[in-house]
Amino acid sequence: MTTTLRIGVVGAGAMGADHIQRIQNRISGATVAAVIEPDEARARQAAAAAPGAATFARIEDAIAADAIDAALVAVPGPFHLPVLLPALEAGLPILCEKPLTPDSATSLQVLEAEQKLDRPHIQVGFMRRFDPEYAELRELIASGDAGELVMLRCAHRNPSVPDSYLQPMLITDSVVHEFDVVPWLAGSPIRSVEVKFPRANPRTPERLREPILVIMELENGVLVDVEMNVSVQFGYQVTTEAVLSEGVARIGEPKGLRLWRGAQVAQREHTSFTTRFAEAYDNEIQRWVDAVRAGTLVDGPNAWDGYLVALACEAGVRALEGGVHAVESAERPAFYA
Ligand code: ISE
Repeated sequence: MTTTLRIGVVGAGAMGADHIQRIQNRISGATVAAVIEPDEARARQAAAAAPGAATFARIEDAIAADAIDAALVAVPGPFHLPVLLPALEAGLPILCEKPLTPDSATSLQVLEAEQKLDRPHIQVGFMRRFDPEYAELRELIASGDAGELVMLRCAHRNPSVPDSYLQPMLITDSVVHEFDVVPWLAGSPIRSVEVKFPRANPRTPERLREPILVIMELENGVLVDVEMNVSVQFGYQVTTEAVLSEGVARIGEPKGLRLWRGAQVAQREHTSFTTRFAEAYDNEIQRWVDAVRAGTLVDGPNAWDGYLVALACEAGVRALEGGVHAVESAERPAFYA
C-alpha cells in the first residue's frame, strides 16, 4: 500500500485519546480517519486532535461509509466482541487493545470468525513485547549466552488504582500483561497458576485484597513469580529479573539522570504506564501500521495469543479463591501456526 492507512480509532477514552495523539504525531504512513465513540462530546473532543477525522457512533457506520482501512480498538475489554465481529466481517485489519475479550468462550468466537478470512487479521495490544529491554531479555534467554532460564521474578507495581478497579482486575487488567509476556520471554506456555496473599498493606482500598503473589509454572519447568501491587504510592514500576543457570539479568530499572545530594541518590521514577511504556506503544503501532501496509497485517501477538491469555486469566481469577489451577488450551489451528 502506498497510500496513507486510514485508521478508525474505536473508543475515545484515555487509551484511545493517547493512540490518536500517537498516530497523528509520531507514526508514519497512517492517519486517524475516524473516531468511533457513542458519546458525542467525547468523540468530538478526541477528534479535535486529528483534523479531518470523521466521527461515528458505531463501527458499522464507519464501515458503511467506507471511511476506514483498519481499526484500532480501544474500548474496555467487555465491549470488544461487538466491535471485533463486524470489523472481521468487513475484512478489516485490527489492532485490539488488551485483552482480546474477557473470557475464553468469547475469544473462541473471535477465533472462529477470524478463520473465515484468508489469514489472521487481529493483533492484540500487548505492548510489552515492543519494549526494547523486554526484547533484549528475550534474545538473551533464547541465545543461551547466560545459560538456561530457571526462574523469572516479576514486579508489577501501580501507585494506586481508580474506584472502578475491582479484585478480579488484579488478574484481568494487570497480571494479564505477564500472562502474555512471560511465555513469550521464556519460550514456553503456562501450565498452572496459583495466588498467595502476603499480609495486608494498610494503604490498600477496602474493596481490594492485595498485594498478591502470582506463581506460574511453565510447561518447561520454569517457575515465575509476579508481585502484583496496586497501592505502592511511590510510582509506576514494572521490573523483571531472569535467573539463568550462569547469570542474572534485570530489566525495568529507572533510567536517566541520577542526582547525588545531601547523602542521598535520587532518580526519577514513572508514575503511569503511559510514560513507562511510551516507546513500546510507539513501536507497537508503527510495526502494526507497517505490517498492514505491507499486507502481512499482523506483527506481534495474534488472536490465538489473546485466547491463551484469556485462559490464563480464568485460571488466575479462580486462583484468587485458592488452589493451583491448570491452564488447558484447545489445539492450535494451523491458521495460527
Ligand atoms: C492498566 O490497565 C494497564 O494495562 C497497565 O499496564 C497495568 O500496569 C495496570 O495495572 C492496568 O490497570
